[in-house]
Amino acid sequence: MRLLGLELRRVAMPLVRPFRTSFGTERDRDILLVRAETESGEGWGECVAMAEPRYSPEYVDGAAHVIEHFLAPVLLARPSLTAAEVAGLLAVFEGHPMAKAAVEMAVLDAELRATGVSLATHLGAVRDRVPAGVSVGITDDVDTLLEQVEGYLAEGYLRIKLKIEPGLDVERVRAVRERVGPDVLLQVDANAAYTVDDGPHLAALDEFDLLLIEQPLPPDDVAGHAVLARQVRTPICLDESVTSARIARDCIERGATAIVNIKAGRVGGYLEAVAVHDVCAAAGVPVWCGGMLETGLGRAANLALAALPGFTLPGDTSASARYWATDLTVPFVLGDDGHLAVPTGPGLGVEPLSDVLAAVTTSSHWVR
Ligand code: SMG
Ligand code: MG
Repeated sequence: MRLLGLELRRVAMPLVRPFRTSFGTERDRDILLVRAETESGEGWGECVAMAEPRYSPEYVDGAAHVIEHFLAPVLLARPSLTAAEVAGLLAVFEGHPMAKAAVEMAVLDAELRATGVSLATHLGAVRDRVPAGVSVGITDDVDTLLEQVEGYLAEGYLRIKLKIEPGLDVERVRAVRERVGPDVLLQVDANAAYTVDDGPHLAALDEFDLLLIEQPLPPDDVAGHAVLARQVRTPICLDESVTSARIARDCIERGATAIVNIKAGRVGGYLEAVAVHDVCAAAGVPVWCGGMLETGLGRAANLALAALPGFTLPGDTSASARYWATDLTVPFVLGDDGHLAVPTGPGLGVEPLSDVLAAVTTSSHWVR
């Protein structure tokens, strides 16, 4: 397959409610979509970089820049290209996993659509539906938090993740656990807001029977997470720290993580995400699929990934309505059983609805 061009398309989509984490608040997403035009048809990718470099060093303007000036030229210079070659070709450039992942996703979608294979099948999916969890942002007060949690449980979500930060942690979790009872699957995510000295404080969460504590310490503090893992009974789960399959293995071997959150954007693509899954499976480490407030495009791909055998915990793969009044694709709807169906069509199995896409597009630029 020859790559003829990459369209860098920006869309503006307001979230149904602000999403506050320990590093900031997302209200309106400014999302970079990548459309690959090939000799055998097109494919779509979604870049998960946020507007500002807070979750990680990447940000959406930077991702668009690095794709246009560095990544695209390398791929466009090839007389023929397969999706499996993309990561290797782009490895000459340091970092920028979210930009690389978006490009690989677009090429992979084009390739699979041309051959009639679904992404789920290609990645090695073993189920046709996946349990849905939901990530609940930090709220101004406890009552609002309880209201939101109860609302999501009423909708059918099977697992609740609470965002926490110092000062809005133990008492918030206590209030939620008391309200929802002992049977609801509950976990927390700190987005690196603590230090290695907070072990005794975080151990106060042990009494709430959480599934895991996600990324309490800075991404590069693997040693600190290993120390913490010996101070708290609740399993530590790394997100930001795990940037490749090699790092995943290292974090596991060093006792820094007992569970891994897998996000394709963070590790440079869905193919590397499968490699992370494989490393974890070989080590007996459960994984789950993270989320980056994706549109239906990224959601479709995440559901395909989450259908692999090692994904034994519910992910942050929520229905379209948790994020958007109008999704970019046919909306993903939560079934009565709290599951989402894995798309079965070729490639992602979904594509942008042309009227919605036209309405939310703020710019488009072709790199050829
Ligand atoms: O897509 O439902 C979603 C968001 C899940 O909490 C979520 N993501 O650290 O795991 C995480 C955060 C990162 C994105 S925050 C803007
Ligand atoms: Mg996280």
